[in-house]
Amino acid sequence: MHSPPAAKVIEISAKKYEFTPKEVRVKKGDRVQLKIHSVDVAHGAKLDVYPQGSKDKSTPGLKFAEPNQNGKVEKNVDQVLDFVAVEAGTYEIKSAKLCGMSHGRMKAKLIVDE
Ligand SMILES: [Cu+2]
Repeated sequence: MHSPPAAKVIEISAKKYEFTPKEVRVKKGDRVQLKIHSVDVAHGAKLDVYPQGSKDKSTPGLKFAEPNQNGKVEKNVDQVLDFVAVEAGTYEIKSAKLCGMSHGRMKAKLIVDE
């Protein structure tokens, strides 16, 4: 048996109406754990699993260990998005829960370098 690659752990804090940092960079093939920590109200993040501008919606560019964690929001629990960055590109990270007036512009970016 061989052990899976060690995850790159990246912490993101979420508050009305921004994620910090706003941009996260990883490499293609990396296993990533994004830990979302809410500072004020309960926030969660949802990753678009297809890179921006991609027309191929058959194979996700981000492969989740547990797809139901993507966009899941629980009060007082840090959300962990655990996935492998399979395809290079730019992926949108959105606020997964209606958190107020400017919820729609609460976004960040995941960049997967070749
Ligand atoms: Cu929101």
